[in-house]
Amino acid sequence: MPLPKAELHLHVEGTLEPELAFELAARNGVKLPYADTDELREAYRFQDLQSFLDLYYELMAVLRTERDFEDLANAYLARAAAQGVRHAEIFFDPQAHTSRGVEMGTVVEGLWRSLGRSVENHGVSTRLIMCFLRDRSAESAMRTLEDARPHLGRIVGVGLDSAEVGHPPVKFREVYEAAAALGLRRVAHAGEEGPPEYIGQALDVLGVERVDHGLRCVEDPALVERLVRERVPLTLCPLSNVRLRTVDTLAAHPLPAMLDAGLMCTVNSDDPAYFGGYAGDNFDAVRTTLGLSEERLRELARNSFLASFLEDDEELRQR
Ligand code: ES4
Ligand code: ZN
Repeated sequence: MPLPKAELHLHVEGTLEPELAFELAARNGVKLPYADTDELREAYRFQDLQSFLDLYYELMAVLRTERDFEDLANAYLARAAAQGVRHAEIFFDPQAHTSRGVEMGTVVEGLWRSLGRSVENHGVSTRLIMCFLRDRSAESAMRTLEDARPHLGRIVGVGLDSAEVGHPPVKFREVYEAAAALGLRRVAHAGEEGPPEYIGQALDVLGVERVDHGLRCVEDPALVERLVRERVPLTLCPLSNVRLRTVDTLAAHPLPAMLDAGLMCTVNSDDPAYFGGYAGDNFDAVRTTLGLSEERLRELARNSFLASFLEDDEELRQR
């Protein structure tokens, strides 16, 4: 039995496996610039975050209807459940769809057709987090927040993702203020490729409750001390870091040192179809390659529930 865990850093578009991509392409009459799934998998050799994002956005062209988003989420939830995920807080990127003519309602209602029945069908509770693409303008993010208003009953919070360097959190100050005023929870990617200062900004300017990645905090001892003191959860994604060359090798990943320093770490999959594994695969990898003890693995699993947006009573039932 895999360890029960919550997944807190998961882009639903990043769960699009090559087989499903081709199936949806055929269903929707979309032509992909790859002959078959093998040739597509060949393209999964990334130099950095941007080279991954180029492919990630390209493949989204196959996602067009509510049923596509429903199928995508169902495929993820089935795989996650098999690896011990009991709760998933799922990111989606509305601008990546609305900008190619797929409406916000299609995305949210399509995902909801799956998420609304996930507890019964997969034994996985879920939350939906809408991310703004930080390499687009703050105005575009604000329009996206407005667009989401009819759907806010289905959305627990906002996040910030895509190309990080040159797009500091402070760019989205007003958007996050507006999100907070609407009662939305706040998270943001920071310190994946961007500098440690972005992590402090995400906390101070955007008011985030968790930091997605946060890996580069290790370069700033004062920041580490603060994150420990304030028990700020970090949603780490070890296999993602290896594939995007944020770390040289998995063996060199700072996770053990971060746990030793007292940071509240969690382990997640990010974009599992692209980075070689789902949540359980990430746990297995850090157990095997980093030699984490069973006690450390249980700590990571416990942290994932504590750092989730589950209510206290739900949280205790799950872990
Ligand atoms: C992402 Cl790994 C990563 N980083 C930033 N933005 C993203 N969107 C999807 N995956
Ligand atoms: Zn991410």
